[in-house]
Amino acid sequence: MVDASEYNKKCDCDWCPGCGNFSVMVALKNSLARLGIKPHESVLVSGIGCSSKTPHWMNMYGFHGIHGRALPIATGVKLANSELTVVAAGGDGDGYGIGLNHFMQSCKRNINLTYIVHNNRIYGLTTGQASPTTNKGTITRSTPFGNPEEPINPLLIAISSGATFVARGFSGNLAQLQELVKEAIAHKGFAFIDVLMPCVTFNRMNSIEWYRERVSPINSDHDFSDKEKALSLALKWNGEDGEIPTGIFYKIDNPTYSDGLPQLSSGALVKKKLDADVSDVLKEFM
Ligand SMILES: Cc1ncc(C[n+]2csc(CCOP(=O)(O)OP(=O)(O)O)c2C)c(N)n1
Ligand code: SF4
Ligand SMILES: [Mg+2]
Repeated sequence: MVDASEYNKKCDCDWCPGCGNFSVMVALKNSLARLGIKPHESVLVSGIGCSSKTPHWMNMYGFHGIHGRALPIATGVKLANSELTVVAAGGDGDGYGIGLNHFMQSCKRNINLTYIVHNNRIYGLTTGQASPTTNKGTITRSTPFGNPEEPINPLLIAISSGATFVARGFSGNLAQLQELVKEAIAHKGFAFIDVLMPCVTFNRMNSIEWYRERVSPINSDHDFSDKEKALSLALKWNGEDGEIPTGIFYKIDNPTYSDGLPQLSSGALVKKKLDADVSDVLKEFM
């Protein structure tokens, strides 16, 4: 039995009051605790952005990485120590802009980890530039005459790239969000959750009220093993007005990256005795 408060840390948090990042942090703590995972058995890896500061404020292993590179770092951690529960987190700029290739490759490899994107549809930390999920026409610091580009659809990218768990959450529905995070962490394979949330300071358009009027949980009879249905559900919302489905879009069981490699499937690499003399190599780095 693990209490969510075990994940609490003295929080000198600098997020703006009302920021959606708070809900994701709470959902993550509650989900890890409900799964009985102890802080020393889990690691949170992030990139750079307001959302990527989360590891500083959680009592678990953490790695605040570099912009767009949360997933390669998280992959390395998982390959080295498969016994750890690995969660990667970051913003929409981090994951869908500079880190988009890593996102697609991680989906394709089906690495056994959870990736949570705090999608506020703006670059928050750098004070409000357009991100890959910003709507066309939106006026931001980098698009003073309106964003000329259409937003990308991260769910379509994840499903078509090979992710085996794909979901959309909303920071304003904590009960649903923590259920999604729990299921994602329990899933064996690459589990991805796009979390819609407000940036109260730099995205005045997509507020919590704006989302509340549009989000709608996916019907309970949705067959999430059906890829075509998942794709058409993902196409239902293009980032503009209209109903926004939330919940699990797609979930299947496929062998993970490590399952295909005998040297990884037979236990954590960090626990294996190194059968080689690497002292000369190490000396080069000293
Ligand atoms: C290689 C590199 N390029 C650019 C930056 C500047 N930078 C820092 S955070 C960021 C974007 C933040 O937006 P997002 O990832 O959506 O996170 P949020 O702050 O919205 O949570 C950028 C462009 C950087 N730190 N490193
Ligand atoms: S700038 Fe936006 S994303 Fe960053 S802490 Fe404030 S509300 Fe959150
Ligand atoms: Mg962002």
